[in-house]
Amino acid sequence: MDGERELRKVTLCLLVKENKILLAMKKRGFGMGKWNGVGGKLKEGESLEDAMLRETQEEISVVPKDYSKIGEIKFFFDGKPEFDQEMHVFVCRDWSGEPAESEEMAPKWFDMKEIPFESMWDDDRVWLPHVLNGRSVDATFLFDDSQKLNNYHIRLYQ
Ligand code: 8OG
Repeated sequence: MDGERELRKVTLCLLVKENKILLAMKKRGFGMGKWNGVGGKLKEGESLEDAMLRETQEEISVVPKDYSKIGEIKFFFDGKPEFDQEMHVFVCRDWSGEPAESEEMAPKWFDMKEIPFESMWDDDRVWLPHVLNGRSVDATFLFDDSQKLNNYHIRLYQ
């Protein structure tokens, strides 16, 4: 045992324009029934950026053109280490194509003042407002064995 475990990596892409954010309703799998950005697990040998581009295209038919990585968020689940993961968050401000529904996700624009946090992951209300204010985040969230948010640590950057 070297004590350092590689966490599974996933991406998340948030489309923003003016005072709006695009969220998509997850129709199946992990996070079903929640509004979220788009993304998923990296394929073997894929870079973070390539995975983000592929997932955005697959899930909402959009090709990101102007984007940057603004966050790294780790999740740990008590008693369920197989759920632990590291999420790399991108904000995208320009893209080609119109967001369209797929088998996995149904996209919708929300006013940034009306984000449906009650139907999103618990941790999003902690970090997402900072990201929408232009900050970068580095955070760790701990969930208990019933998947309720238990504790967290967040660091913000300009
Ligand atoms: O490939 P899969 O459908 O399992 O990907 C899960 C997606 O959900 C991926 O984009 C990462 C994202 N995601 C989590 N946990 C959380 C979370 O706590 N908050 C947000 N906003 N997204 C999350 O896996």
